[in-house]
Amino acid sequence: METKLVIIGLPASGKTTVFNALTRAEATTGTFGAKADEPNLATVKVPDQRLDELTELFKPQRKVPADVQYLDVAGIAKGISEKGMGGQLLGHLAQADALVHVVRAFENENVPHSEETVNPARDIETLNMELLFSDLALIEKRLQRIEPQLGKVRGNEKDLMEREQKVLVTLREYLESETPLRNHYDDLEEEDHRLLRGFGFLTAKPLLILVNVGENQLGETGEMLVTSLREQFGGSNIAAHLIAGKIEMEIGQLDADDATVFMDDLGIIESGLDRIIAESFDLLGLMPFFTVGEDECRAWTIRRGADAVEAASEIHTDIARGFIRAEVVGYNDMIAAGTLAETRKAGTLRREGKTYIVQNGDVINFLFNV
Ligand SMILES: Nc1nc2c(ncn2[C@@H]2O[C@H](COP(=O)(O)OP(=O)(O)O)[C@@H](O)[C@H]2O)c(=O)[nH]1
Ligand SMILES: [Mg+2]
Repeated sequence: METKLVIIGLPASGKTTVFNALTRAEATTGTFGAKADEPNLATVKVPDQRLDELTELFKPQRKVPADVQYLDVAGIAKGISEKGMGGQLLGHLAQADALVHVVRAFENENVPHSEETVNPARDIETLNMELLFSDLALIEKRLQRIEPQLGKVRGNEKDLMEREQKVLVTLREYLESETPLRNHYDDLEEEDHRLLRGFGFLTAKPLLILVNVGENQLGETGEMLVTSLREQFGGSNIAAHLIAGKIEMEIGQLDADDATVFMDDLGIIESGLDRIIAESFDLLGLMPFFTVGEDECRAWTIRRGADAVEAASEIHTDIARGFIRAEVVGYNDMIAAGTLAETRKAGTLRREGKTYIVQNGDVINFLFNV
């Protein structure tokens, strides 16, 4: 599963800085979006302690973590959606599995704020509204197209179009009352979800808010800020975290020893990046399962609630097609037993069929016909 997170925010909020921190890339910062319409793209390994433990146990030749893509796009200035968000930008956003909003909390005299003052709550609200207007515009446009076509279609096609019209009108009402679509998606029926899939509505996507603080705001000041922002903007499929973007970026550019010294000086115990990467994974409703062996220990990404066949197809469609059964052992049982042979003796290695719902951290061996 290719997981794509797109970084959004006002110009000069530190998006590229945070992108560099998260991905260890060295993209140019401080360009304030000038000519930076070129998006930056990087892939990051998802840190996973359980995969590390399994690697200890099996000592394979290769360890293969799951990965996630980050895309750093041009800034979203206030009012951008009035003119219609640029096609290219909207295209990037629509394809995201989740949006990561970098909001500025750091003070820096040399970096002017597009709204003059530093005010994270205001900026979160601004971006939320831009996303909302963008969805609204998409709905209006589609409704205008549907209207004249309804008279021309018949039968099943007509039913579908009417259904789409009805659900879009409902969604428009939600947006007009200024609530994001993600708050309402659970109320919709499966068929409506199918109808809506192609739209890529921005307010329906999970949202990770990264509050970008300066080094003087680490600790209690920052914690209080993020707590109050959570209270104000929290909800289903929304998470908020602190990040000291500039420092994290600088730490990432040092070698390990220098990084330790630098962090000690600043009183930072551990980098927050691993946690942010892991939690964005969680926010997406994704989880890992593992395959183990002498050649390779590997983390695979599936949605929570996926069954054994879906997990098999993540590895290869042939494995899903020729599925015979899955041999499954829970992560803790695997560690307790130490070897697969011991799990067999202990009876913790189970045989499961196609409809088995995979559990977070399961170690699985698929048996299949070729
Ligand atoms: N002091 C301070 N400056 C920052 C921080 N994050 C970003 N900046 C500066 O703000 C400017 C804009 O950052 P950039 O990442 O290019 O912003 P973008 O336009 O959102 O991609 C750069 O000069 C950064 O060095 C931070 O946490 N603290
Ligand atoms: Mg940038």
